[in-house]
Amino acid sequence: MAMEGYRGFLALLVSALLVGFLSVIFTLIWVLHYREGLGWDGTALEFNWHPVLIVTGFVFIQGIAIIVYRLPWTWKCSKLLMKSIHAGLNTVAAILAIISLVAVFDFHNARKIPNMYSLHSWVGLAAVILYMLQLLLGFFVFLLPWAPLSLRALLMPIHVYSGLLIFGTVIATVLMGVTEKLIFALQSPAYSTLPPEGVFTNTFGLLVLVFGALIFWIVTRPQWKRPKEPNS
Ligand code: ASC
Repeated sequence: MAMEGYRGFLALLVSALLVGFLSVIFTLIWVLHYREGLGWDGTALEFNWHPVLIVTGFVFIQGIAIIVYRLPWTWKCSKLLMKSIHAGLNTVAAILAIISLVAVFDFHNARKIPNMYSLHSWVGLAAVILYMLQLLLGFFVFLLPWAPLSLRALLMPIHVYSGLLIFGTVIATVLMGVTEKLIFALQSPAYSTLPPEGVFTNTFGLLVLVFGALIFWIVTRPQWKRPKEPNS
């Protein structure tokens, strides 16, 4: 495999997959063991889908979608197939993010809790809206065959920059959301006394941050980029 630093790439890829997978498992343990579990009935059980779907879709699946072009064993696959996988994973992530927002609004409305007042909610909603726009832009400009090469070349740096900006914003939003939830939910014993749930969720937040850092490193190594095909 003609790739500079292939072993280093593999080590980082396996680490990212492990840390990402562990983040999803930690979210499940959090809601199933420390919180009330999962359900769809307007109670906290419904709210609990929010972290599970966000971490699975908006963090883990989005992270994989970002680095999918970097996998050297896919370099023989057609660009169109790889674009379809990139778009497909991002679409799954978007659907999970939307369902996770429905869960929160449903829960708030059932319990008469106000919506959209916290910084977490403002930044999070901005990220979801930008993600949808990014998905539409990617679909019409890069996936469908109609856009001229000059337009693609013009928009590609913006697409790459926006993608990483949105991914980083999602990570920041997750950290704000975890903090917010713990300050609300941990009363006796309070979060300030660092109970086991606090230690567990702080560790989970660090895992999400490390996952983001690994994805960011992998995607910013120029030597690990998919070789460019002429006229593509
Ligand atoms: C695409 C594609 C690329 C870029 C390039 C413009 O649709 O496959 O590699 O846009 O053509 O930079």
